Amino acid sequence: MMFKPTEHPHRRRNALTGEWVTVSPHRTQRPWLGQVEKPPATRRPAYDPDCYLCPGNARAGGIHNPEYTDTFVFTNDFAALLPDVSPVSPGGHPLQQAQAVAGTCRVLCFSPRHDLTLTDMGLPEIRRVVDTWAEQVVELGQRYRWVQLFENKGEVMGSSNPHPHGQIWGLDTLPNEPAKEDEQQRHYWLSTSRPLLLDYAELELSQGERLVCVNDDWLVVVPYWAVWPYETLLLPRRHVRHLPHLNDEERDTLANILKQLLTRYDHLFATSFPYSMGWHGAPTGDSPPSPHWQLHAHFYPPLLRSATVKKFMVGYEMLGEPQRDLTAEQAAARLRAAGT
Ligand code: H2U
Ligand code: ZN
Repeated sequence: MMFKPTEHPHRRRNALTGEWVTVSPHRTQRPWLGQVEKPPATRRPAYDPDCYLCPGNARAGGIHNPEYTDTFVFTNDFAALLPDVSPVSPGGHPLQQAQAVAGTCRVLCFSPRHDLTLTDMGLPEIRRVVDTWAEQVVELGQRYRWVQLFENKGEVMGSSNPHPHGQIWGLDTLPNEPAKEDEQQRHYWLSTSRPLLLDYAELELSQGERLVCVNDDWLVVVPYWAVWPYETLLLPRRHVRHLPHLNDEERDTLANILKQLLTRYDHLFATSFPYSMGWHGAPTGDSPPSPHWQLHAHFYPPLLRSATVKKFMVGYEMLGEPQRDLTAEQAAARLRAAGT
């Protein structure tokens, strides 16, 4: 029997983390059960007097937001990380290691409009978000080794408020995911003198079957090693280590491809598509030079078959490794068909 990746169970290696995912394509020979009926439209007001993110409103502790008109950044009133921490005293058991972590957490409102999502915003407004992300990496990157920009969208992803917003955490150590990516990219660089993700982008552009959308400076793929059903990876087409290194044109084309991708996501199941997304770029602060790093964004949407049926990461995923039925190639084809 000849091995066919479109029919036979197999494992794929995530080149960015070194971890494996099990793919079971034979299970998707079952008919496609995607629901297409629209869930009831939930209209939100442009301004909500009870929203702690809307302009002019009070937040926890009684601070009032300014009457902001584009983006607005503030320090999280319930920050998970704090800038001043005492060192962990030595002498614990080697099986119970701890380390101090200093940092800060900020909230970034994408727009003063309570009723919008990043998808609905105009290109100049999305571009303003891109610029704010870059400004925050510059500012927090002076003090911190890692700046994590991310967005949790939708209740299913734990977002506490529909007002369009993301978060920014700056901290003095590399968290797990960037640490794995740092190691894999460094290893590839040392053996080829090429950035791993630049070679990967060229490979995907030449193969085409996992591409979702492309423009002059960017591409979006369902990565070969995707774990979440409609997971995507957003990549620049040239070597760019950091968001702040993007030029004026690349920031505009980034706004454009973000809108394209998010619109496809919303069309797929006729719903405001939930996800967690975030940026990874070269470590900042006084980190050693990192030519092996390539800027990229991950989108991790939980939905599997409809606006209400999500993929559960349980059982085998928790105890073995992630498993998927729909192949990355099938997911990319569906996102292409979803249209903009
Ligand atoms: P999420 O919806 O992605 O959790 O982000 C909202 C953040 O807003 C959350 O981390 C913070 C919460 O701590 N917050 C404030 O900083 N001030 C408030 O008045 C309420 C919520
Ligand atoms: Zn609001």
